[in-house]
Amino acid sequence: MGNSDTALAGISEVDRAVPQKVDVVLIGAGFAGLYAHHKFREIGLAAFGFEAAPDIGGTWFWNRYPGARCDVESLDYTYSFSPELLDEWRWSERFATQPEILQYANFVADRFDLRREIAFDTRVTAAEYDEAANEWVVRTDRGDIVRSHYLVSAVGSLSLPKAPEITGLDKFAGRWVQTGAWPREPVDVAGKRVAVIGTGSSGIQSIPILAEQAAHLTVFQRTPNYSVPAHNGPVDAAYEAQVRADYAEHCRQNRRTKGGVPSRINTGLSAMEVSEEERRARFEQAWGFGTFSLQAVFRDITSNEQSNAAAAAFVHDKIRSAVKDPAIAEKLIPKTFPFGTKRLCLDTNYYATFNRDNVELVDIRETPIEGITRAGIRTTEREYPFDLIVFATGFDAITGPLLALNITGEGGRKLRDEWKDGPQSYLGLMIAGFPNLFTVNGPSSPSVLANMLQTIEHHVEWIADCIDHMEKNGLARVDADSDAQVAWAHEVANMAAKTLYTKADSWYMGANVPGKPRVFLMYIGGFDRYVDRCEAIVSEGYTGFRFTPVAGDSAPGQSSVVWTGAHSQGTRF
Ligand code: N01
Repeated sequence: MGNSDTALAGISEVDRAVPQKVDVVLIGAGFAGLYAHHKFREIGLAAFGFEAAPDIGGTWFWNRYPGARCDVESLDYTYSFSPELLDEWRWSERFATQPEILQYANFVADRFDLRREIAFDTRVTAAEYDEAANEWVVRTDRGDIVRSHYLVSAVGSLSLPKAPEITGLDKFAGRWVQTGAWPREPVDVAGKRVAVIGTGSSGIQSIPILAEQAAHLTVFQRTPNYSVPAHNGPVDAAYEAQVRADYAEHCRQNRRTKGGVPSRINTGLSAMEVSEEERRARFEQAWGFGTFSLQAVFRDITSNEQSNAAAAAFVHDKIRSAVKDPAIAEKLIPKTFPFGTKRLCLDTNYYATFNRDNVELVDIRETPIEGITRAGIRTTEREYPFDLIVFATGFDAITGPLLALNITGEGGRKLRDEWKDGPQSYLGLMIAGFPNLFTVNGPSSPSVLANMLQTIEHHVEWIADCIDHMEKNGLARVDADSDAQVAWAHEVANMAAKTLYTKADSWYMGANVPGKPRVFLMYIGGFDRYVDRCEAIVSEGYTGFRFTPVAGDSAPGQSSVVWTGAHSQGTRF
């Protein structure tokens, strides 16, 4: 896929040395990759990383569109592994902006010296398991070939933007950008005629800001989405003081929750076991509080149809009261999927933006886009001229970034073939037939359903502990047992089937990418329960994992790194 402008533009190349052989190759330098570098160094492993971007940050490097900010509160969207770090960093807003989150990632990388074993501007193009050597052979688009005992993917869950699936883009005379690969240099919006295609979180965050800057903004909506006000603002000083009184314990408590965040106003009740007045009052409280609380204030909003309908009706009324034109309000009201079963959006002034004179909503279910023209976008109704088209059309989530690595496991099996009917993974950590390959936030783990900083830390620590266990016990190889993997897949699917999530055509279900198998991609049983399961599996002797002792004279327990002969510091690229 080509992109007229991306975050790579204008970046100068950095000279780095790439080793020939290391203990661990780590793919990705977002929050997961950075922490993994730190953790592996701590247990004495030589790790080397590849990162496609020119710098660290992952998701937060690429998603620099106007209005980009986190939907988890900053005080929780933070690493908890270092009490000093918790102490040293201060967030300015309740929901941090992308620049501030990227600044935080840089602060952490500098604080723990995490950049020096990462090759930037380098995309992994293939990884193959060499059975005889019990090594992974990793290839990059720079021609590097690196062998490693372990391979760890930290490629992110939402890191592969979907290609714009609309014909004619090559004819467009204006500029086009994607929210998921926004250019580093400012994009000139002032006085321009701008189109946004897509109304997921990225569209809903950027639309109010673009509307303020553009001469005219046209929003092309295929499916209206549920959004709740974020109520962003400066971090509340009293609440921050309460959290900081024992920040480490606050983070530990987050690991004991379903979503990896504090349950500040959740009732634990069914929405149907309270009176209508109380239900309304609780919904109002959640609406006024922000976060994902409207979906969590009662325990059964996404599992009980009646509870769900009550929450949906509540939001429908809010949309009707926010949008002055009743016809536009009706177009903005989601009616085709249960509330909360697509990722809930958190916004600032989203619905009210449609009251502006310079904003227009085009329902492309009524008048579908026929294609992009030289001047702009043509629907079945008319042609709209634009200077700038913003694609906020989402990602090939969870599995897309892993499949893009072209992974080949034992016996030449291709991950792409193994997953043709949907991903198979044990705990989202390992894939049977792909020994010594670990995935951070892989499919069938809680990942995006919980606070990602928490899920990342948990996975990285689990993986580091497993490798440490192997190194200390003369174990050369670990693989997931295929029966355990099948049992896990059933458990994950059965849990999802008890909810309303499977009724939505969402990226959670893989439904946003043409041809992708329709499978619920995450473990929905709760982060707390998942952590308990992972701990129990380890304490029972790694149930469902198969370890093989060291054969021959390869010696685990000794950190190793081998550089190529041509340069004392390895290949240059
Ligand atoms: O992507 P999306 P996103 N023609 O897939 C439409 C996280 N995130 O980038 O619903 C026309 O949600 C598509 O329409 P439909 C968060 O987890 C977090 O916004 O498929 N339209 C939909 O409206 C989020 O869920 C934050 O009918 C097309 C939109 O594009 C996830 O990332 C901020 C189309 C895509 O919505 C993804 O969000 C941003 C086409 N061909 C993102 N293809 C925060 O932390 C797609 N669409 C707040």
